[in-house]
Amino acid sequence: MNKFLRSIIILLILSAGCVWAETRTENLFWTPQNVTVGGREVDRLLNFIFILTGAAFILTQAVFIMYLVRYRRKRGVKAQYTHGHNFLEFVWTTIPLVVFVGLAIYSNMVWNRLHRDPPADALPINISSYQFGWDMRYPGADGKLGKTDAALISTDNKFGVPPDDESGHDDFTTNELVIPVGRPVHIYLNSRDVIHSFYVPNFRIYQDAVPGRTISWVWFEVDRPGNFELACSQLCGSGHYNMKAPIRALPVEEYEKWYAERVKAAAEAAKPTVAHAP
Ligand SMILES: [Cu+2]
Repeated sequence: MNKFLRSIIILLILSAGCVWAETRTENLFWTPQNVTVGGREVDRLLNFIFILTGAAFILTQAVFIMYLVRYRRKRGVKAQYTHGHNFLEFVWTTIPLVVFVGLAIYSNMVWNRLHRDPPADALPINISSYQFGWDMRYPGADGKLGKTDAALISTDNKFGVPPDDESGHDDFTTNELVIPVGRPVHIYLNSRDVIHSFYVPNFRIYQDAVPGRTISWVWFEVDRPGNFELACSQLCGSGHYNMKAPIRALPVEEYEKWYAERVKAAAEAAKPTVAHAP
């Protein structure tokens, strides 16, 4: 086997290995299934850019190969020197310029739509990341999520809830992210130590969690029930590979049931403290 063929085969095996490395069961060769309303816009943009650049690639390579074959060295034909063509130069500089500026405007429009303020009925959830895991905090019986102040975050106060904030006293915490289908979810993202990243490929969401800050512009709406995974996407230390949390998207009735149970459990757990309070 010649050297060239051997390197091609090795390259193919290596690139196939990258595909298999990801533990996915669907859509192996393209993006994982999208389940959010906003994700559809991201996919549209991605597909558009892929088709555009794919077509440009095929077109330029075809012309390139055509020239290689047509103007290859021939006996008796001398090479000819040409200095270029101003008008043609202008045309093939202007076309990419227009395409790239157009893409910048289009993607900025998508970005702005995805980063507009969350709807008023959005469910607020506080997510606190740490080496190496995730804690979620939900609003309690009053339906209000207590404030979070990144400056107050400590080992005793994982979410940085101000002690005098009444609305935070009944909040409850979980290690899984349970969300209702068809209702916007508004994330308040914190980090307790280093930079982590809230990454859910199925939601088309990637947002860094930065210590000392509360990131409050991430919101999304899931359009179908399912089990997903929240994985940290910033190399954050030795346990980074295992920094994940399950996500369960439930139909509204099932979510309400789960929520009511958790609120009840939280109220019961809080009772003795209330009884001993002066
Ligand atoms: Cu992390």
